[in-house]
Amino acid sequence: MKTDINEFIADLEKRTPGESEFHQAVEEVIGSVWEFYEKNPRYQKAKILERMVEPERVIMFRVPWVDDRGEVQINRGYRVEFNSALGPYKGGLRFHSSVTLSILKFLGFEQTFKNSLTTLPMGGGKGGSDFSPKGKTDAEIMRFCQSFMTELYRHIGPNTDVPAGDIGVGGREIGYLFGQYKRLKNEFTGVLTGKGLAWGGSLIRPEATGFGAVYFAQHMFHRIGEDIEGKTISVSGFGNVAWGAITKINELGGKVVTISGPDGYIFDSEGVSGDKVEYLLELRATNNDIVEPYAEEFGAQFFAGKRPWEVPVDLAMPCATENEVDLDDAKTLVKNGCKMLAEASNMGCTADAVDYLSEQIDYAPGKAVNAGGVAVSGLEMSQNSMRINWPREEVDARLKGIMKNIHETCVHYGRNGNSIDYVKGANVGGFVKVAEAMLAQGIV
Ligand code: 2IT
Repeated sequence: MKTDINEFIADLEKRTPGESEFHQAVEEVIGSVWEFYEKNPRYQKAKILERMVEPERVIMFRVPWVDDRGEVQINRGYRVEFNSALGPYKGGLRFHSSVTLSILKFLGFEQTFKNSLTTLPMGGGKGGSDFSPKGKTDAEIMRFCQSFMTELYRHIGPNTDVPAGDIGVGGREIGYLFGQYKRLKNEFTGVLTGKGLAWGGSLIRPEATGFGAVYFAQHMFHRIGEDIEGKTISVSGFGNVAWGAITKINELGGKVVTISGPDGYIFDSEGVSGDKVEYLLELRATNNDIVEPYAEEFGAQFFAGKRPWEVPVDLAMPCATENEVDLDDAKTLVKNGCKMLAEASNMGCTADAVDYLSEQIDYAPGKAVNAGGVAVSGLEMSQNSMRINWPREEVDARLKGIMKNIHETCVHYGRNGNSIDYVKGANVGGFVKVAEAMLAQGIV
């Protein structure tokens, strides 16, 4: 048993050199649960935390494929099977040029606690590749997906490990991956989630992360006697999560004034609503990863190379990627009157931004806010096991119930006088179930 947090982190850094995103994710969780851990000698004796930071299994593999010009391309594939205490490994696949082992370990680690918060029977895992779909043709994406699955298929299965989408992996990629899995195994099973509706997918899965995040934000507002209706909101990104969040915000009477891409951000004072929301899907389908065309299409303003956090809003919802809000961004948001930040991206804020925001305003971390995505993946697994499809209302009602419950868990474990420490609430709430399951299952 390490006697203090610093010793624990120093030891982790020594054993996992250079994995800065992973260290950041672990430090946040350890910071929240340490006090609790110290009070529970049975956790310490079983070295629960030491075991939690070690993935059960990491698979890394070569992904060779041939591009449209006939040139051979080599990417690296990964699956980090982090923790199976609560169920089969579950978590998305990310295809992006920034993908490294450190990124996937941070995501797999976070996923374990997020999945625990949903109360559904899912362990934690994450995978992906440094393959970038940007600028690739459909045929190239299919060949890449087939090559990727030709190795991955032997490690996954509906009772073992159930991947889904993440950045760069949507319905199209899940389709190609599923087709190749089925061909290799000769089995039609719920081995992936985010499938098409005609072949085992669940209604609301595409919208689930964004819808769930807005349901969570609505609970944050209700707790302080306010409502999303009439609020001005900044969103980053323009992908699946942003699209779902914007759709639900419009439905609830809020106004989204920003979206963003790697090229800069859009300020739309009229609000991103109506046809403009569906346009986001078109923009994404171009595979160019730029948001600027929105400005020309709808006469909005585009700010090249900047992030949307300089725009005054009531609520900020990062929906793009990790560390997209730094301390300066956080200070600007607060200075401009922002009273709430609900993180829909995974680890959207840097560690110092989290510390600052938690002291100044209501800040809720990704593992609580964005858990609706994986929750509906869990519901997709249930429907696949029963070989039935629930109607839209049923899935949405379950999603709402799960998000309400996660908010209550955060309030329960994070209460601090009149305010709520959502980081502590989410981390302790997620940790307890995983720790108890690990204790019960012995030293494995
Ligand atoms: O970060 C996430 O929770 C996801 N990318 C969704 C994972 C899933 O298995 O649906």
